[in-house]
Amino acid sequence: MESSSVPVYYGDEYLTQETRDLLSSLPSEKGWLVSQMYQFEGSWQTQALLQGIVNCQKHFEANESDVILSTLPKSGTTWLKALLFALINRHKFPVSGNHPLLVTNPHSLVPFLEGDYYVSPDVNFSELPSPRLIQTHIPYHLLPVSVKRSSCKIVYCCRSPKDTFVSLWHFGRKLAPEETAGYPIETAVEAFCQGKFIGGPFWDLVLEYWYESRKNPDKVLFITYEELKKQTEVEIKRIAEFIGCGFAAEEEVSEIVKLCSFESLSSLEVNRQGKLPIIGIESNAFFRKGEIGGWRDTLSESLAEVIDKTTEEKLGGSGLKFSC
Ligand code: PAP
Repeated sequence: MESSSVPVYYGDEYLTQETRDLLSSLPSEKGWLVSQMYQFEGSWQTQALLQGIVNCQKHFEANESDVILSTLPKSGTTWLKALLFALINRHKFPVSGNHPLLVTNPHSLVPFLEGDYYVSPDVNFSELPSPRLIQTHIPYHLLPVSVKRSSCKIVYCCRSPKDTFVSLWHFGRKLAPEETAGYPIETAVEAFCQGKFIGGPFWDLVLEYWYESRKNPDKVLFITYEELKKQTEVEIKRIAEFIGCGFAAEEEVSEIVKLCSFESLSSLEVNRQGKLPIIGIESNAFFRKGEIGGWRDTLSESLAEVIDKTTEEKLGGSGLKFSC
């Protein structure tokens, strides 16, 4: 590990010689939060997640009934893990009962595809109940072939670039204050806009899923954090229809939305204390503000303009717009 405070996905604990050889052939840059990031087929990754991507490209076999939740980091992953878990399992775990989300962090209920494949190439998801719900941050073009070929469903959620950046900025500073100290926010914004940020380039990778959802709406459902926040019930019903488990009762929808709200999840003991198993990230690091437009507390007007300008340049003509 590079540092004891850095979580497993930013370290090198499980890195194989094969990955080390691959890394030595790739362009790399000094990163923020990690000492090096690697450019792998159009995206910037940590060495750990890169190993996970390569492993799951080789070994992961999608089932026809799988539901894949895809996001860029800090775009609503935790929230959607909770919503999708509650939705898919609502007959097994009625929301009014002793629900697993009341005692388990959403990240421990839904596996992280490339994260698990980083730790071991022999991951076995076959024991997950059907439909399997699996989460990933993998760009569309790097998804395992079987995910694209099978009729499994992909729910993709993105978030306004300024809020995504700011959320990641605070996440890193909370997790690894020493590693991130001395890295000015101006430099981080510049790197983000150049795409040289963990999980980047933001706009190009969001657009891949955007265009795919336009081309193949039965395969990829494209949603945004902002719409999910503004009209959670409408969006969750859309997701339910898409994955083939529409709601019969309005009551059920509102109960799921309430259970998974920021206020509800962030106040639970399990999400306030302790660290997640294996990855070692503090559970409460996934719950900060949960707002639309929260970037205003962190970004100056001029830094916000830098990101807005990049957004205009990158998204112009795509039909995709962010409201904040
Ligand atoms: P990940 O991709 O690393 O898993 P992710 O869950 O996407 O992280 O991002 C965390 C963000 O989602 C935080 O945003 P903030 O920093 O702007 O506050 C977090 O607060 C927010 N979040 C977590 N749970 C919820 C929820 N139930 N409702 C709304 N936002 C949430």
